[in-house]
Amino acid sequence: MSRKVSIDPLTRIEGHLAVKVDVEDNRVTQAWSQGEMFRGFEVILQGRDPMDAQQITQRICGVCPISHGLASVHAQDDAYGITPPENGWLLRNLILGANYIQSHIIHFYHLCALDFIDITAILAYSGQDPMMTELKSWVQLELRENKTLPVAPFLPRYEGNYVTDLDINLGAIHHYLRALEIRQIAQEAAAIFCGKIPHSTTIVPGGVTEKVTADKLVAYLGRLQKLKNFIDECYIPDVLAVAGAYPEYWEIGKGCGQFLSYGVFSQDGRPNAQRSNFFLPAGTLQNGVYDTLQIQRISEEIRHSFFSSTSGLHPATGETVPAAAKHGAYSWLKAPRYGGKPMEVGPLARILVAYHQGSNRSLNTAVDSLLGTIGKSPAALDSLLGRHAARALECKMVADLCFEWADRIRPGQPSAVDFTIPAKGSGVGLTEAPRGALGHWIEIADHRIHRYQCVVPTTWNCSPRDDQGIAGPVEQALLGTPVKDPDHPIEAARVVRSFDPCLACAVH
Ligand code: NFE
Ligand code: MG
Repeated sequence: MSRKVSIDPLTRIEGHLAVKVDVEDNRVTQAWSQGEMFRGFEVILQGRDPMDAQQITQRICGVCPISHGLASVHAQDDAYGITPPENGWLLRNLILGANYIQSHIIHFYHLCALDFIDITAILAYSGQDPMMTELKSWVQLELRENKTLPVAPFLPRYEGNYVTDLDINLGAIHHYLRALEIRQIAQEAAAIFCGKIPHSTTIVPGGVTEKVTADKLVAYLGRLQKLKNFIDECYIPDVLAVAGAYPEYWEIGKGCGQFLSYGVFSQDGRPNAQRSNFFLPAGTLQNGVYDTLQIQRISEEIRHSFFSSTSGLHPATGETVPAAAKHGAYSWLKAPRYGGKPMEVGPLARILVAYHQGSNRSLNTAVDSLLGTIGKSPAALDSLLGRHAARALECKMVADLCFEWADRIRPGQPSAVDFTIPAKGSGVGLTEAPRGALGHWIEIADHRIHRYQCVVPTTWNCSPRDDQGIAGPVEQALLGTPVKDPDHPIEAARVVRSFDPCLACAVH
């Protein structure tokens, strides 16, 4: 018998994602991914000064504001015909790199780990670590005052097959707490060059306004070394430990099989060129075949979305007209499509696209080494555990590369160029946010923003069905997921969280 199961809210991060599934004979047979709010950034931007865009769009999210700021200034660089000097694009890489590291660490430890580790193990802790004893005392106090668990934000939770080994659980809880400090260090590293975080003040068209000094570089590098140590000593081993404890998840959560990357981390400062020479290059992977990126193939369909605008428009001519009472709609996300197809975006897409494009030999060696460690083929990465593994590997490679980019920066040299905003113009700004392909499209008329469209990573991944009724990537990944107890659909939640969804971004 089929049973309707609602997982709502699903994410431990910004925004309301609801996932509804049909479960029959303990398997998911249908899935609907629903964004439950409208924010209206694309409408708010109309009529404003173009220089407001990188400030306002950063407010789409507190987790990936750097990516929105960069997508916006890339679009403006394109519209104004300017290119940042070497220090400018290197600083953009360093700021974005620090933001990736904090985002990937928050995802694994604070948004996902509690799906696997047993947080209640803290009550059995008998050591002397100050953070651990503080957490234990707090949980005990909560228990005394309220007599019973739950202890927010850790509980309530779905019951399921959590790790049972006490030492592994306590070790993971310790890393969960350390990861809070590590995130702070990553944010400080970014803020050295981006003014403040979240919501940088120094990311502007033409580069970055922060002047580089040797002192600032040293301050950044000291923090980067701490991040690198944590990634090597905790994050990578912990992801491998989860993979070892839950090997069945190499077979669960396979997505739509089509991957898209816009490319990120310029190596030579040409942000809107072919993007094939980026550290993580642009392109698509469909049926295991790599192809170059053709941005004219991007569109957004809205048959099942709460919008009344024309369906299937390219974002350069996109429209955002909300229609809350629309019949047949079930989500506030549009359905982005590439050549009419849903595409998975994110670290797994970036790694697979880069691996099959093949120009970055050190990346391919790192992926082969990871595959050797886990004894899997590249195809096995299209899975729940593959997403975690790709994210961790990317985090490590980005941290390593930040050292090289910092080395190329020349203190005292300019980091931005001047520009004039034209009366009329248009531009596209593509980047990769931690969660995947992010594009901003700007059209300027009479020195003002005439049209602004954002196509956002979680909009790709959590999109509803399109005009043809084809389900989005997360909806497809859920199909066939075993659910042992429909009252506690922990397995389905784990599948969705492997995509690292952020609904605040998705509905923008
Ligand atoms: Ni709110 Fe974001 C990232 C963007 S997700 S986190 O990474 O853009 O859609
Ligand atoms: Mg949009």
